[in-house]
Amino acid sequence: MFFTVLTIFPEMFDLFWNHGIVRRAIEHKKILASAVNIRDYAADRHQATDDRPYGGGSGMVMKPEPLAAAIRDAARMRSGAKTVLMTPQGRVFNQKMARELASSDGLILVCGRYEGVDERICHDLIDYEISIGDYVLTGGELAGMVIIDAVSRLIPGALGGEDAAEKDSFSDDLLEHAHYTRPVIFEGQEVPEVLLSGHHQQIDDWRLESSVMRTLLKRPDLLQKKDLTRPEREILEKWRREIEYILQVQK
Ligand code: 4GX
Repeated sequence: MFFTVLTIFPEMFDLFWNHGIVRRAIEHKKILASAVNIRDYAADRHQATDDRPYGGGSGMVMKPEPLAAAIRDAARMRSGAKTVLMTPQGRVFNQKMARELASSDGLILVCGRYEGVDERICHDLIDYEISIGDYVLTGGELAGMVIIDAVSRLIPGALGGEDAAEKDSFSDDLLEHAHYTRPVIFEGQEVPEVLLSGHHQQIDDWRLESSVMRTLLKRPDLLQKKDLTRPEREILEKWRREIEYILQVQK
């Protein structure tokens, strides 16, 4: 799978390509990645990529011609690509969208600056508008990195470990269970005994309970929309009875 990023700050990606998951995936030839400077497609003498908005007002808008030329050139070099515009007006990114994007041949990520891009770019040249969340960034570059990071780790073989596929079924509807490593006692707090027991079934049970209860307490919205499995329902039922009992004896 390939990622082509269109930006006026391609150097922002130099460190990104060379660390962690993304670097690993590039080294293992699971992904091809490059950041292209939109300015290289600007035709005028000053290589301008932005201009003043029609109708007046403050701020600048990204000119359509350089951007269109950059998108078309990237699409020509990488056929099968989906084009993505990073914008607060897009669909809010989540794990399901990451999976959908991971199944494409490649992505051309358009990272705008200023007040945004000329509206006429969107209609013909953009397949998806994606937001990484309801807050305002100064440019689409960080948002693009978020998408690439989340998508890369879903590409088979990119993580290197066995882990990826296994966790995936889990990853968008329950939070992770609590994790512990050495030492057994840290600042007076102990690791739950079952995790030291070597009893794999009990450890799996404890982890499921940890996941379900953390989700209930920290992200009840996730539980609400999830189809609960039988063991998950039993855990919630057990805690419901427990809490009812506690409340009752306190009356
Ligand atoms: N999730 N921004 C993009 C400029 C812009 C505005 C409109 C295209 C259309 C953001 C986000 C985000 C700030 C990146 C505005 N480009 N992007 N930029 N939240 O806030 O993705």
